[in-house]
Amino acid sequence: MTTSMSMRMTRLRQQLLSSSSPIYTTLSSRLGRITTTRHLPAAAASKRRPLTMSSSSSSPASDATAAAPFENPRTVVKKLLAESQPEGQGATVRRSIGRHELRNLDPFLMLDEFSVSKPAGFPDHPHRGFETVTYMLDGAFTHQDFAGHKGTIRTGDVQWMTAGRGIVHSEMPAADGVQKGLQLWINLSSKDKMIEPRYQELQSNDISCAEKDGVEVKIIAGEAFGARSPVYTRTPTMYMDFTMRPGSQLHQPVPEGWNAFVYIIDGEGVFGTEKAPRVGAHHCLVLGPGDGLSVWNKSGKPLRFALVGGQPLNEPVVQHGPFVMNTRAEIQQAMEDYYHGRNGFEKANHWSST
Ligand code: FJE
Ligand code: FE
Repeated sequence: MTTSMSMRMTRLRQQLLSSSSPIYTTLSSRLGRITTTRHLPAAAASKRRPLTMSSSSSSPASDATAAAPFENPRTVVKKLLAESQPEGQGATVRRSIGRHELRNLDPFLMLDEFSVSKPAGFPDHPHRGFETVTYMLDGAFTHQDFAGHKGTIRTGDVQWMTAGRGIVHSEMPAADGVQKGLQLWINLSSKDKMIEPRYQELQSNDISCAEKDGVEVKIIAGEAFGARSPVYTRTPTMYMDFTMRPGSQLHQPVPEGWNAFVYIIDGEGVFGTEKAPRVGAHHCLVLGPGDGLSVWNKSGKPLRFALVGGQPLNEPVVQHGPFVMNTRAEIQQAMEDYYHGRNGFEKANHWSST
């Protein structure tokens, strides 16, 4: 055995054994007024109300801010506080999806709010069978992969990485102090698990944003307030970063049949029904079925949260750390491919991050 192979085997063992995600299998059925927009789809643009319309003009019941605009409003069915846990090398994450109490929420496999200072980070590790979406909340992170792809994302930037058949990379802090962000893992359907890896990178100023009635939105994926993200989501997904001023309310459609959740970044909000209790930062709220979500900021401070939804794949999930496939045999294959440098992991043989 070569030194690099044995190093990689040790690395693989360490990663897989230390991973907090043991092998497991789940069966499918568990489960106004716009001031700034980019990437407007034609249909939304033509329906858009004039920019000059003032928020004080009285609105008919069809207004998106009317009291109960949904036929079947979504309510909170599960509330979970994401507590800090060690991950990677000396890093800390608040995990919500992916922990014991919320194994996954099809098609979502993991949501980590990370807070990392040098020299901690996420050194060389593989992925297969899903996508990772890294959204920087504060600070900068540098990634390097085995195919020579390298870059730094900063506050407000997004890296949407489709690992497909295989990526080996490192993700490390790029500045002094605490670097913060969210990393979401989105499963790929069986037909997409072995596709060529791909990156979609958006800088903060390329991210579609819009504002309506005291609510600001940054659209990482999908559409809100008539503005749209340019990101291609292989597994249909919406991902919004909302900031609500005190006293504001929001009524955001979420497609029927999709699974959806809220992750509160800052402040306190009332989610689902107006009488629901306020919920604060670092909570993940799983939403029940329905066609939209209503939110009220009844506090004196801004409320910031991510709203994420996705079309369930309804396929078996077998996860072993950074490999997520449909069967145990495919997981075995992924580990062998990584170890031997095959089927997409060829470049793993001769690479390590600098
Ligand atoms: C990983 C352990 C890990 N959450 N949030 C095992 F730490 C990781 C991993 C991450 C990660 C990276 C960033 Cl930048 C943010 C994260 C876990 O890299 F993938 C496995 N399997
Ligand atoms: Fe990674």
